[in-house]
Amino acid sequence: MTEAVSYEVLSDDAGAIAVIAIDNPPVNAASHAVRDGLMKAAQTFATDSSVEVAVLVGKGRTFIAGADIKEFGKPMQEPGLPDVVNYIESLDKPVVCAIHGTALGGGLETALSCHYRTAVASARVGLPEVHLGLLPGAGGTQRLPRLTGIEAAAEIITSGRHVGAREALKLGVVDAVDDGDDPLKAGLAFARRVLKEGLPARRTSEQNEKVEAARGNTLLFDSLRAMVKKKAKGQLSPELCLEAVIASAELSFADGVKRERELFMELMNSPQREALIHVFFADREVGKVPELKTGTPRPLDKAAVIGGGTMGSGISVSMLFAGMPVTMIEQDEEGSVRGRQNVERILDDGVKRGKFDQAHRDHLANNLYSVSADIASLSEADIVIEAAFENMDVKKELFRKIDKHAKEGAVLASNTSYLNINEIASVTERPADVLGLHFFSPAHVMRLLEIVVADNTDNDVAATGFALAKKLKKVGVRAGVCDGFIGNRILERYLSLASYLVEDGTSPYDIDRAVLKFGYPMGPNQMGDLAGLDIGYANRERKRKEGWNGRYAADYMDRITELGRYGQKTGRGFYIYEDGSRIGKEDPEVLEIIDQVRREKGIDPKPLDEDAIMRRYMAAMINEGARVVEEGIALRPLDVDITMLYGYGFPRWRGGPLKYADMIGLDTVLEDIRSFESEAPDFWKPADLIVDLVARGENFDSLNK
Ligand code: 3H9
Repeated sequence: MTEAVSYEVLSDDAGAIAVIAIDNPPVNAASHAVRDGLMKAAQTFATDSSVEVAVLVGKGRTFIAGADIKEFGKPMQEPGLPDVVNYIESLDKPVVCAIHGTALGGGLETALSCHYRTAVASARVGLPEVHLGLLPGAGGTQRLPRLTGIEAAAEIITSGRHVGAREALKLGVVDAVDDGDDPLKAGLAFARRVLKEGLPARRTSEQNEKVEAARGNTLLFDSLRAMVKKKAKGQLSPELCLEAVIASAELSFADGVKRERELFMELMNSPQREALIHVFFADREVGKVPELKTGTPRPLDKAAVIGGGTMGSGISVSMLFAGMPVTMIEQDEEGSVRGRQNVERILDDGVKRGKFDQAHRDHLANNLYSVSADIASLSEADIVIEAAFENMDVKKELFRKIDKHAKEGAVLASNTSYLNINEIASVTERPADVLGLHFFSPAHVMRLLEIVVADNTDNDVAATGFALAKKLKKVGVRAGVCDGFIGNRILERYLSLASYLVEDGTSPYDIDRAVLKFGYPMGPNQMGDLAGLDIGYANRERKRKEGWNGRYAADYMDRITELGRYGQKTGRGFYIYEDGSRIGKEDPEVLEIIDQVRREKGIDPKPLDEDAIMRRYMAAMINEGARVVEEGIALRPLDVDITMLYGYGFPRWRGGPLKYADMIGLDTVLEDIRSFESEAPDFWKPADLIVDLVARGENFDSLNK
């Protein structure tokens, strides 16, 4: 028929069945070739008098995984998917869809336009367009509610989650689940039933009972709207997805589809769609690093973690979750007891939250986990992760010992968040086996893992870092050696900017409000209170000892911390936390301390409004992000974006700081930086990379290719 879609007729005693098969590796995306092929195959079936039923199936590992995302933003080539699915549904002879792998987005929409659906047991279906800043645009918002009812469809479409075959059967999305793993066989079996029982071409669009049941139910619609808005946190697509679903109850199918199209086009043209699709591809590109071309991961069967504090216990739990046996090593018996308690506290919390049961918790704690005060017990480990106190001398001493006891070929990692891995590696006899693995707290929850490749790190060792990230279901980002690597280096820059704005007259509460409104889960001062203001204080002390004299306006922070106000853990920091509440109240005394510092320094306060705050906050982040790329600490701009998204709460629907810069225009960012230069010439030097890109009329994305 066409290269992407074949049409053949199979005949046996039961009769003739047309098989329409899609073949567009790797995921059978509904590209132009597939849409065109499907339309032609469906037309052939319509006029083929030798057959009364057809099976639609995907070749390879999956049914259609959705529209071809690479085609978005380019001119659409006819036929569009809505035309194809409407044509299939309009046929008078039944089409049976046989699903395996994933039927997602336009894939499920194609399936919903078929007259019957069967799925192999391992198949999953879903409408994940919401994650791309879109809504299902080929009738999915109108057909799914006709099968499941409004509430279930709203939940599935606004969450974008994958629904397993058995649940899909219960919800009425599929008509049968086949225990085998061959979709064609399952489809043919269903088609034979269609022939035998004379089942008609049943059209989803004509099944109105469930949507009519919700018609006029404004109470339901408003409660769904409130729920979705709360979860959306500034993202537009969940809210418009819901509006489209509500339209299925309020309008006829034909008008509902029109409404769906309007809302789809609104999202298609929104910057959020562009940002989220950037993230979709960045998520996949970030794992493609040069070391993986020649590097082969080493085994990762057993792990040792040095240190049982917050980081060490979180890292251990993350590995236990992945089924890796872990030996935790502490310096003495007392430390071992504390380390075990820390791990068990996290596991108990998992049981309390219903993540797993007591038996599984015990399996993790007793079968996979051991604690030792003897460093020699790391000798069996394939990977050793040092998560001790953040001090170069301590780390060097530990790595000398690790070097002595670790088996040959073991990967030796430090979880330092800013120290020089080359220096750490230099004290061992095997610097090629050493790398940085920077986890984020809480390490069993946070998805980001910075994989710090030092000067001598072997490619196999770097590849093992990426294999570990995958095993732990984390997102590995390659970073080079510098103070703070990618994330903490950029963080330091915009936090120092925030402190600087406060000193110059802006309220810390106004900064938090502006950052929150931008889409972050919390502002920098709320984050400081959560992490503990004593941590930043200790960090500044270290830097001051090292002779640091950068203009980090930290005097007011030092004063707050010196009053014993460390943040949430002491009930007071920037905010006041009453009765153990995690939501803080503004504290007039903090404002008074800040005022006092301003007076002592003779600063005439000039408060900034929300827009002025965010322009500076983002410019500081983007400028340092550019430097990190320019120096090769991050491979590409997308690595910076992914780091800030998964480790620092940057709103996903804004695409990451460097994508955001591209979208507002790099020339605008450069103009901003230059205009701020007069406020603090040392701080606001534009990165050469930005100057160069603007001069060439390019953007960050041009470096992602
Ligand atoms: C939609 O359908 C809109 C309609 O409602 C409206 C129509 C009017 N297109 O993830 P993987 C690539 S929106 C193009 O590593 P896995 C992917 O980039 C769509 N390319 O594999 C990668 O390429 P590379 C709604 C796609 O096994 C390769 O395939 N659908 C698409 O871990 C392998 O992917 C979705 O949002 C695509 N649709 O996971 C589903 N999908 O090798 C998006 C994948 O060059 N896809 N690629 O890096 C997924 O969730 C996962 O890919 C899937 C497989 C679960 C299918």
